[in-house]
Amino acid sequence: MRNWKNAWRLLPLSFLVFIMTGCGEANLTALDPKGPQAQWIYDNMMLSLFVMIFVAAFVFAIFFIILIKFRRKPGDDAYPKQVHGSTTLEIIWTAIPILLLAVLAVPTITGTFMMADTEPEGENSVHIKVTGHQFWWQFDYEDEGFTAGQDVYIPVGEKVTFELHSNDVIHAFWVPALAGKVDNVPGVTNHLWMVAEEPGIYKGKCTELCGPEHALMDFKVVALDRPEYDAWVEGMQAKAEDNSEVVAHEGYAVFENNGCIGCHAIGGMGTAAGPALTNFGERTVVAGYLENTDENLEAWIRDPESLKQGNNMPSFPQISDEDMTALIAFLRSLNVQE
Ligand code: HEC
Ligand SMILES: [Cu+2]
Repeated sequence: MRNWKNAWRLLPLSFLVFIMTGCGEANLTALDPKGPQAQWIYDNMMLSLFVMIFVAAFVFAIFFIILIKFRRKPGDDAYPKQVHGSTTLEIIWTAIPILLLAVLAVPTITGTFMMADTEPEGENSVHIKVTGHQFWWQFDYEDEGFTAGQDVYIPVGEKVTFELHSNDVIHAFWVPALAGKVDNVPGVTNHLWMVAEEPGIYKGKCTELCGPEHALMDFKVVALDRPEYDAWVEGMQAKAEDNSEVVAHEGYAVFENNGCIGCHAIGGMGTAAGPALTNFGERTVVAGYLENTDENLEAWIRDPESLKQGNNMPSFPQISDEDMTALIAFLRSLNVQE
């Protein structure tokens, strides 16, 4: 085995594997579950992993024992004893896999029913309509009477139910730390529920290849304690009912004159052709992934195509620097929390 001498060359590769498994962001991983549904997925992943490790260890152990014990010894030229069939062995190796599958089947079946139970719990339970767009997310709080874009706010410790739709192609809604993933299929209504056990920001992804910038179709679940959540809802509702403050801002004219309002909702105005901007000032990112700085915001407005190919926002190179400053100040003023 001359080639083994070069086996050390594989060392960097194995290091790389270890480093890469450490990759990933906190709150964007199914390996650190923060809700009952994600916990169930994690537990079952572990259970099947242990079953597989057990099977592999068992099979390899027998394999190596036989390989060593029954190897041909020097000078042993005898023809081995020929055997055919063994009812006992066959019963054993049929029964063990059946048993293992039964062990996996019980939690799988109960868990499937648990996950499919998308009935709301309690009178104040939050129900959100999610619509996937190329390449952003729309969240309609129909009972509360407003719409949100990119970030979805939920109360901590409560079962929140989601109704999933798509505006164009198939997307998939996945918050790894909180729940399983479900597709957003055009013309179909799918359902999902989740509970966030702790307050925090949980990252979400579109997990169905939906176009050139599918990888940038990120969103956030912002889980707030109930009083803070209620305050956020009230803030959003207040904006939906009364736009006077928004309209009074000097940058609003730039927003209106450039037709931004034709695609972006702020409070009760505008449409949902683009993400609602009612609480844009509270977003940490622009377009799902760019850090929310003035430079990035200006770059986005001037030429969104260069930052996210094939998205549906036109570019605005013609806006003067002065107007741009006013426009950015206006966007920053859009807040609903104190
Ligand atoms: C034809 C519709 C349309 C018009 C007009 C339009 N936008 Fe957009 N805008 C979009 C779409 C669609 C997106 C989402 C792009 C994506 O992420 O895929 C977007 C995204 C944004 C975002 C990022 C929002 C977020 O939270 O991620 C900002 C900010 C924004 N637009 C500002 C503006 C401004 C300012 C104007 C006017 C100068 C404007 N838009 C005009 C459609 C439009
Ligand atoms: Cu998508």
